[in-house]
Amino acid sequence: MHLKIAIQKSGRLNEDSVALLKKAGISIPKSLGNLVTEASNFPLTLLFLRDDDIPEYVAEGIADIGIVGENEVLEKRKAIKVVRRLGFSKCRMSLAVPKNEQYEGLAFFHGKKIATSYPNVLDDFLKAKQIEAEIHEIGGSVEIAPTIGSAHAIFDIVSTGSTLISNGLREVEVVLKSEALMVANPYLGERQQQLLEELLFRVEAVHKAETNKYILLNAPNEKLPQIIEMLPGMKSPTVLPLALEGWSSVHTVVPENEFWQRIDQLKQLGAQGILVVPIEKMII
Ligand code: PRT
Ligand code: ZN
Repeated sequence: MHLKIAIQKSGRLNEDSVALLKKAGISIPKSLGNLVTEASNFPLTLLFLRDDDIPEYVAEGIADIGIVGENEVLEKRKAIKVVRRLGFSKCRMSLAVPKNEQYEGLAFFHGKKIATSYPNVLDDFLKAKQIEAEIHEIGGSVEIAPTIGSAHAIFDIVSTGSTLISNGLREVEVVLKSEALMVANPYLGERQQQLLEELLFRVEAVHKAETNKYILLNAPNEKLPQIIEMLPGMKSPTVLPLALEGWSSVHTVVPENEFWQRIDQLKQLGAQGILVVPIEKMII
């Protein structure tokens, strides 16, 4: 029995979803426009769908799991489980008003008409903030609604913000931040659950590898205790003697976000010849 995964057929999520599966070691044959294809080296069937349909397909069990934006998950209100945040297709969902409009806070929206393709997410937010506004649901091109006079404001996805600016709008409230999620049907069978766990294990190894770097450096022996204290590594750093008397080579793994700060400290301690090497997979 295969695990069935729904991913976006084309659009902003497609490339990163396919890339994630590939980095997890899964070979996906060129689908040549097919909507269904099978991985050649993992029991995985891929369904290529419109992102809007993914929550429903997963809730109904047509797909076991899916990769979709948090915005769609919240909007569709389907009974699905979030199994992992994936960190790509990041964007925000924001309220925007015409740029010359005076705006002093959420009370602005009382009695106003807001155009959006995400009426449920907007409704949840307005209710939580006790704002009485009219939600004008439209399928697309939300950003032109104020210009053509069909709404006073909009609620939409924003990434760089340039679409808002070129339509004479100003982002005034960030309602939520969204990223791609891996979601699953809450009632997976035992085999499906097992395959999902195997897939998640691989995704985790890819994620750890991407957020860590392998560091190699040369250090004077008298500074080794201080240097090792700064570089905990996975267990502890590997230290090898250099041919040059009094020096050693130190190898370890460091999280990328601490990377620059540590490089500076290491240099101050006399470290030289520092090499930073990407890691392909990391399993601890
Ligand atoms: O055909 P299908 O229905 O599958 O795709 P789609 O057209 O509905 O979705 P798509 O591919 O555009 O987006 C898929 C997902 O990517 C969204 O559901 C979000 O989770 C995420 N995402 C990330 C974005 C953006 N960034 C984004 N910038 N989705 C849409 N946009 C829009 C934005 O609304 C604006 O109109 O892109 C435009 C450019 O944004 P700015 O702010 O950079 O100008
Ligand atoms: Zn869509």
